[in-house]
Amino acid sequence: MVRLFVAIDIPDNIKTYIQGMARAIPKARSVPPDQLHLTLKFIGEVESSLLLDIRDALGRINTPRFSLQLKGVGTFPPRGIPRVLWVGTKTMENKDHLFDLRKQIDKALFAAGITKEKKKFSPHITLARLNNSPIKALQNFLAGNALLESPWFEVTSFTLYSSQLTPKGAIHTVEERYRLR
Ligand code: 2AM
Repeated sequence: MVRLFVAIDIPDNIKTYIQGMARAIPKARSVPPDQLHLTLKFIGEVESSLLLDIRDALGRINTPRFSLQLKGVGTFPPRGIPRVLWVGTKTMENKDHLFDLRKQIDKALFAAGITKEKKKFSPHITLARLNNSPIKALQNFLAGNALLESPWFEVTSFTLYSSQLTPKGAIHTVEERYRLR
């Protein structure tokens, strides 16, 4: 079995705007800078024999590149105990290429035997996972970073990753990178 997900990589110069941000929050486990990404689709555990079909299906996607900006911060779930601290995104074009890319990926993967996502797509970059962090510290963080905006950057590719869960955390490996048009 192999655990897979599809994501947009964040350029190093853009990561500098967000990495280490959650350090001030007690009981927050920051995502290592080299693992900061925007998940387009979490595939989960699949038979290794499916990997070739998945790679082929993703290779047939033909959608245009687009501009993205990191903007604002928030927590998941929206109600209840916050578990995930995230940075939001904004797209430049009227036609939302980010949502279109996500739709195309879901469609391509469905053809390869992967179930379609039922949950609404909420684009975000997970900054840290929270384990009962004090609400006051979270509120201060959210208020202090509400106006966060990175420079615009061009999304020119998306990536199929495999993820190995280890006691020391996840190890993400690039399986294939796909250029956008
Ligand atoms: P995230 O983007 O909200 O952090 C690799 O594990 C990526 O897949 C993570 O970035 C994570 O979400 C997402 N992911 C992990 N487990 C998931 C699950 N059960 N359902 C949806 N997405 C998941």
